[in-house]
Amino acid sequence: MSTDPARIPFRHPRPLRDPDAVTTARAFHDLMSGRRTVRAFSDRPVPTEVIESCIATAGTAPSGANRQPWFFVVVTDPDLKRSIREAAEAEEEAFYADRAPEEWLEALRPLGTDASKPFLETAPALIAIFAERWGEVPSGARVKNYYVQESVGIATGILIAALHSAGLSTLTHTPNPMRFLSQLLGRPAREQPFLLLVVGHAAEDATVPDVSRKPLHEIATFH
Ligand code: IYR
Repeated sequence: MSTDPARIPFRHPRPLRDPDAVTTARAFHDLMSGRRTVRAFSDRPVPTEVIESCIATAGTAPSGANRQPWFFVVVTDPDLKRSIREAAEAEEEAFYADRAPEEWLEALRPLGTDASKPFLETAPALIAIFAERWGEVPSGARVKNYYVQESVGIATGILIAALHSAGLSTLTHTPNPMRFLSQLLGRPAREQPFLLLVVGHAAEDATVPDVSRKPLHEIATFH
């Protein structure tokens, strides 16, 4: 029979104080407003410690029943990056040529994406994110995980925010299907590939599409 865990006091590390509450919230919004998905990366390396710290930050995400059903594989090895690029481009070629319905291709046109993914080799780091569909206890028995997609999505969002705040750029890449990532990275069947995050410094001449974000009144209502 399991016993209830001990409880410990909680205090927010930086509680809201009236005079500067709005300033603090706005400063974070300003920082995050400057984040853009980048598709041109420089080959400048990134310090391993920064990536480690950002992944540790992602690991602070809330998760269903605190199962923390995420796993991050950092790839900097050029041969492995090349293998990932080749496999991703093979899937993307099929996607752009046959699999994607015309409506989807139309939606992607403003982004200017195509099957060529040179950034998978140019960028110094790729972080493959896996969602643990079930856990495993030492005896080998399966443990059910809950709200896996939501939990890993939240962790990924925190990872992107942490990397941006550390001065790095990212690209959320979703080759479809992504099964090849499990094979190339030797991950077990209970881990489902979730997303491939490309991480590095934006190229000096990087450009982004001139698109805007919905204003607050279009994304929220207050009752
Ligand atoms: N996975 C493809 C297609 C793609 C799909 C969406 I939705 C995007 O926002 C961007 C791309 C690719 O990576 O090119």
